[in-house]
Order: sequence, then structure tokens, then C-alpha cells
Amino acid sequence: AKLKRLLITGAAGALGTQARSHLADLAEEIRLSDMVPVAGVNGNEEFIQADLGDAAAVRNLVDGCDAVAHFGGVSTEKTFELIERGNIRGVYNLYEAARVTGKPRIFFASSNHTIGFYRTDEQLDAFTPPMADGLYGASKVYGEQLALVYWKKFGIETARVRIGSCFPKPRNRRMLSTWLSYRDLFSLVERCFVIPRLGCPVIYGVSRTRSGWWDNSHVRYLGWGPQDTSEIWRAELETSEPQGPVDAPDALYQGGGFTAEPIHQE
Ligand code: NAI
Ligand code: 15L
Repeated sequence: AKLKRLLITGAAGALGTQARSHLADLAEEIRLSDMVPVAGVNGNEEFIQADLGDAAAVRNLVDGCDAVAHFGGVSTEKTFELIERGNIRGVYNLYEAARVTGKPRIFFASSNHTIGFYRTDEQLDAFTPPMADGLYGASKVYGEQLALVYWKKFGIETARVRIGSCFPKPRNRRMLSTWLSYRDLFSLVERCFVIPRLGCPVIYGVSRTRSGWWDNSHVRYLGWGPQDTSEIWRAELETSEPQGPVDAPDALYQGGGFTAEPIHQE
């Protein structure tokens, strides 16, 4: 049950680059895209350079694809202009392209910054109202909502995955609660594309942890669970990293330092 053609957006970025190696066998053909060039093109890959803000270009990208792993866009707090182009107009262009072409299934890389202003002593599930911690987080809330609109109106399925912190290993104490391994991310991507019926769930992308905040029990039907755990780094990080003040952003809020970012100007 291989996919015919998988589009990976943001293919030059951190997760897009990982996606290329982890998802190589998931589809017969892999179409890569980014606004900047990728390092090189392998066996079943092609590369099309495009700005997500360009509707015609995005339509051309999506055309002929049965699945989209959408990792493209602005991934941290930036100016409104950049976020608007990549994450607001960008997702609109993506869903419009999906609607007028073959209605591919979409993996939407949302973020924990959709809920970043919840405190670190609160437990959330997929039905907890969003509480974005900046322009970036708010743009991801917009993306999640647009995905839902296109599911309800047109039956386009999306996994709306609120990724925690996806890096080779947790970088600080906060990431003991938010870390997602590459292996767990891409087993989730694969699951979302091969399962017969996906729907449009919100899923928290986090590996196993004893200090977690997010409940995924509503998506047991996916048959996905994380294999990796941040716990293997806990002792090391808790020794090497000073505890920090109790009123520091990382101690107070799930979104950590993003809650203290300014509104970036040109
Ligand atoms: P990244 O910043 O390394 O990659 C994003 C890519 O999107 C870049 O290569 C960039 O050139 C491209 N891009 C930005 N604006 C664009 C535009 N207007 N048109 C076309 N391409 C554009 O980010 P990373 O870490 O790979 O994240 C991938 C996705 O996952 C992002 O959507 C991010 O918000 C999301 N995410 C990542 C997390 C992580 O821990 N890495 C955590 C939560 C969410
Ligand atoms: C994100 O949404 C960012 O894309 C990533 O760079 C990390 O900062 C991550 O969240 C996080 O919260 O650790």
C-alpha cells in the first residue's frame, strides 16, 4: 500500500531533510519543495523550488500527489510579513491546491506553540482551547482551523500534529517534557498516511516522558505510540543545567521562551 507520490514541503529545513531519509520508501515518487534549494536529489526524488505564498506555484506542487507532508513555513517567532506568507497564505494556498486537485491526505506540522501560554502545571488534550504564545503559534492555530474547514466542507483529511521539540536529543530541561524523536515523528507520519481512515485529529507529537502535559488518548485508533523517551537524558540534563528561577518562562509556560519573544518588526 505504497503512496504514489508524496510531496514534502520545507524539504531544505531540519525536519524536511530528516523526512527525506525516513520516508524514502513510503512512496513510489517523492516530490521535494522549498523556497531555497535542497542539498541534492536522490533516486526517486524530484525538486521544485517554490514560495508557499505563490498560489499558482503551490497548485503545481500539489497536483499529482496523493499525500503531503507539510513541513514548509516559518518555524519560529518572526515578522508578521514572513509568517503571513509562509504560514497563513501558505496554508490557504496548500488547501486550495488540495481541493482543486486530487484532495491528497495532509500531515500538517503544527506546533506546541498553539498552546504555549498554558502553564507547566496544566494537563491538556486535543479539545483544550488553543492559547498561542505569539504570532507564530497563532499562525499554526489558523492552519489547524483551515485544515478542519477543508475536512468538514470537502473531506480532505489532515493529521494536525502539534510537534513538541523535534531534535536529535533534548537540548534543555524543558525539552524533557516536549522532546519528540525523529523515529517517533516519522512513525507517526507513516501511520497517518497508511491508516485507512484518518479524519482530522489534533495529535500531540511527543515521545515518552514522566513530565508530560499532553494526552493523546482520543487518537488510540491510529495505532501509534512513541517508542523513544527523553528520560534517558534526564539525569544528565538535571545535573548539567542549573534549575533556573521559578518565574522564568521555561518554568512557567509550556511554550517556554517563545512566551517572552517580542513582536518582531522588519
Ligand atoms: P525549518 O525552519 O528548519 O524548516 C522550514 C523550511 O520551510 C525552511 O527550509 C524554509 O526555507 C521553508 N520555508 C519557510 N518559509 C517558506 C515559504 N514562504 N515558502 C516556501 N518555503 C518556506 O523548520 P523545521 O524545524 O524543519 O520545522 C518544520 C515544520 O515543523 C515547521 O512548520 C515548524 O513550524 C514545525 N515544527 C517544528 C518543530 C521542531 O521541533 N523542529 C516543533 C514544532 C513545529
Ligand atoms: C517549534 O515550534 C519550533 O519550530 C522549534 O524550533 C522548537 O523551538 C520547538 O517549537 C520547541 O518548542 O521546542
